[in-house]
Amino acid sequence: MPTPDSTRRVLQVGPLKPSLAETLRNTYDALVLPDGSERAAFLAEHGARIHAAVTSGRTGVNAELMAALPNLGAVVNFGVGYDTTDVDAAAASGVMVSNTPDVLSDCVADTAVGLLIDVLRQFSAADRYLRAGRWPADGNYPLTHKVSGSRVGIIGLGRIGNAIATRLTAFGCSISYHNRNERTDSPYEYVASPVELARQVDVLVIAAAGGNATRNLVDRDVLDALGPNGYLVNIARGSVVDEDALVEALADGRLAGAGLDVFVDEPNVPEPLLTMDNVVLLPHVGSGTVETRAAMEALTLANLDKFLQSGELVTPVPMPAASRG
Ligand code: 8YV
Repeated sequence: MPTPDSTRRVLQVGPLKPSLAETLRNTYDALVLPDGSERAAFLAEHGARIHAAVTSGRTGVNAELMAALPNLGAVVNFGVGYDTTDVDAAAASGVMVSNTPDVLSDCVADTAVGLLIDVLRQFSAADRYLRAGRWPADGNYPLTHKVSGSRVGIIGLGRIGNAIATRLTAFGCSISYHNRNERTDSPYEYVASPVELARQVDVLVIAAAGGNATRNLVDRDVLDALGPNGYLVNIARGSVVDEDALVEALADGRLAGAGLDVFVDEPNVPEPLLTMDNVVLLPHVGSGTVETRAAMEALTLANLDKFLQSGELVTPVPMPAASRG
């Protein structure tokens, strides 16, 4: 149990799971960063007392906020993705960052496989067809495409990418992947570029981390290599795909379909996607089960506790080498 210390405060940055926010308030006496016009005065009053910030992948701590928290020691992130936190700025100021890996891999991989099956077999569209009374009126639903035995390419063979591969191997799918570096311990075929991977597969699944290093990695060339019989599934970050190019490719019939849990400007989704029956759209629910979110909450609090007690984290993220310019 942490001892409240008025010179070492915890700060909640952005909305969090209600039970986590309640624990932060009740057990850690955390402050909550206000939005808008109140923020500057709040930071002037409390900024120097903030020792740990708790946030989520949806909000994060950017360089500007970090600069206003000169005694910050750790950013504790609820979620595996931490692309909204500026890790370069954190490294430069000696701020550590943690995330919640592993505990969500199963649910996010389940979501990827669910989207893949849904977009190839058009279950969501067929459900809409039935509910609209079209079965008796228009007859059988058109034929769709087979999942088992299809060729799947995974961009980003980390923990989640591997969990997706394991599941799809049970469907008899062949798995190849592209990664920053070849995984020498992997049974799957490595392909050196996203374009080449896309050319070789029926379905391209994105499981790479977001951020500047992967921004628009899946661009028009990759989508064209996937081609009019190819499908895209994204459970990672919207930023990994050139979303305008994706919408164009789908609208022009240059791509067969897409299953998307993530978007560039969440919660806003490009309008043209809403009327496409070959697209399955989810509101970023990859890790969104009671069980997994509870495990993420527990790991977030374990990181916060360990930091407050010892200055260390349970699951720190790798930090870039700090450079102060
Ligand atoms: C969460 C996620 O929805 O872990 C991640 O990176 O995208 C999801 O599990 C999100 O981080 C919660 O803010």
